Amino acid sequence: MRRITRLAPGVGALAVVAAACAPNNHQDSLNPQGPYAQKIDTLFTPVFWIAAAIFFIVEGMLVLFAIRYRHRKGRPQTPPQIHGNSRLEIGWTILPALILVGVAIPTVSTIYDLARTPTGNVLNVNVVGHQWWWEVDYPDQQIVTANELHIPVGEPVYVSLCAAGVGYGGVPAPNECQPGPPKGAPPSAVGDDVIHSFWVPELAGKQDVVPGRTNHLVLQADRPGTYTGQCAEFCGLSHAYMRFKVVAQTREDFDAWVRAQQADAVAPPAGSLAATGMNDFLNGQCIACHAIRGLQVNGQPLTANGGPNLTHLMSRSCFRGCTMPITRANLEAWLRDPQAVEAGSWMQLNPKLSQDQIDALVAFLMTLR
Ligand SMILES: [Cu+2]
Repeated sequence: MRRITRLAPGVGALAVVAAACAPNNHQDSLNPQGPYAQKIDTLFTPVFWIAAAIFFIVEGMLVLFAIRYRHRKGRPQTPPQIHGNSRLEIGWTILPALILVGVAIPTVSTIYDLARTPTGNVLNVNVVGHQWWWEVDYPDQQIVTANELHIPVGEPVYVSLCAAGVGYGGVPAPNECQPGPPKGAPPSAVGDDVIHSFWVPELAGKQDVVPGRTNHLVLQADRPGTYTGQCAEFCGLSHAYMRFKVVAQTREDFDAWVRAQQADAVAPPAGSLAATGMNDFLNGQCIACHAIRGLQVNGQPLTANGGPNLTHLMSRSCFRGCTMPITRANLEAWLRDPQAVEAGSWMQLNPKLSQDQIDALVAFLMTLR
């Protein structure tokens, strides 16, 4: 029984490690799916094996010496003290230095290689980290969406990373985060000035998203597919829910997606429940934060202020940082009490919505295809 209790923590730890290896979780940095992730893997593999060899040689000698020269009866308490073997000392100083230089050369060159701004057929995307979701903005295509980054396969994507908060001035200019009003001014976008980290393990390395500065990352997918990413820097209460998806498509599929996203939202037929919902949307609290392309209030287009752009909401598969499928039930739960669905949510409903308003709003949101 005692042996079992002693083994339990080890078995538990092994189970946790094994769970991380579950197939199809698409968060595998050892499974590169594009040239940028491949470069990192190409560097990682030899460095890993060099480190593994050194580990086993050093630890092996430690164990060997501990056993071989352990204290035994009949031997003197203090072993003979030997000083100074110049050859050995020079050898074990130079050899590690050479190994480090051998590791440093490809490492530094890969760092510079990955940091280079891509040229040619490049897709520019600005990604803004909010608490706790990702805004995805295509400056050249004039599209703003959330939590799903669509990219064409075989083309480098130059991602400019900004953090929402007091020091952030709204939608970023191409490849550059727009500086916001100084500290102390009212927030221009909902979310505190916190650091996030943008990470799609199968497509690229990890890059911090830092308030007040623009960081860049290049990613590229070789094959169509969906690649999962997540915020990799603790950023507040619902950090665990801050995921996203990269949807890699053929050029034709990507172009079709762009055209669909560029279209205005279609107003629901007059007299329908959805039309009532649209009316509630335009005359209620929603427009304080959310925009829908094509809708106007007093002749002015809506501008997003901290909340996701909802123009083609139903073309996405997920919300709440891409951890909840967009379904009628989930949208209802969200509108009923956002804080119950996402701890610390910035979506404040005051007053709370009535069941009739929720029904109408959900009917309207579900027309946004
Ligand atoms: Cu986070």
